[in-house]
Amino acid sequence: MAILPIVTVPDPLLKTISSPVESVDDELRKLMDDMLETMYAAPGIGLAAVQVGRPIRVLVMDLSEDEDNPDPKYYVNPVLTWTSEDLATYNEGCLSVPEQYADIDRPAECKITFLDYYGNEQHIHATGLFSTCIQHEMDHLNGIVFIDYLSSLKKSMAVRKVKKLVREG
Ligand code: K1U
Ligand code: ZN
Repeated sequence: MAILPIVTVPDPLLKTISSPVESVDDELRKLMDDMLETMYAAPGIGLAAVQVGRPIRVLVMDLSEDEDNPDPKYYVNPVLTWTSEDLATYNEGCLSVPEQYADIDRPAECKITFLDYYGNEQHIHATGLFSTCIQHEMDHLNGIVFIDYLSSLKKSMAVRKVKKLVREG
């Protein structure tokens, strides 16, 4: 496995609409394994393929709070099929916007259809942090980063701080 470099704002790649995956094969599984290792190393709880320079509709997540009991999840071509009317607020972060956090409102619950690590179709009903995180990751597939929901002033301040962080290594 390999740790891949993570693309940060304002890289235009993060605005790309990611393409659907044609087939879940060994090459894709290798990318998903590398994404998971990259996410654990960061550390983070989710990662979209576009964040490692591959604009295809693939996500990985692990919401397990116990390092000794990992719970990796893989989502290929995920489709949001239902969102609740009630919203939940979470103080979100993003590995592509390091060290910046903001309260974001999203549907509290959602349902998603996707292909798993082996290409089998799955359906899930997500609540709590799972719902927040998967919606955040699915935004990446549509070229949206959480700071896009902020005022233009707050967004440009966040981008400026990330540029400075990256410059200073
Ligand atoms: O860059 C990303 O998309 C990953 C992002 C996922 C996320 C976090 C919070 C709300 C919605 C989506 C992160 O993982 S940021 C880092 C983070 O939240 C975290 C890091 C270590 C331990 C626990 C959380
Ligand atoms: Zn993110």
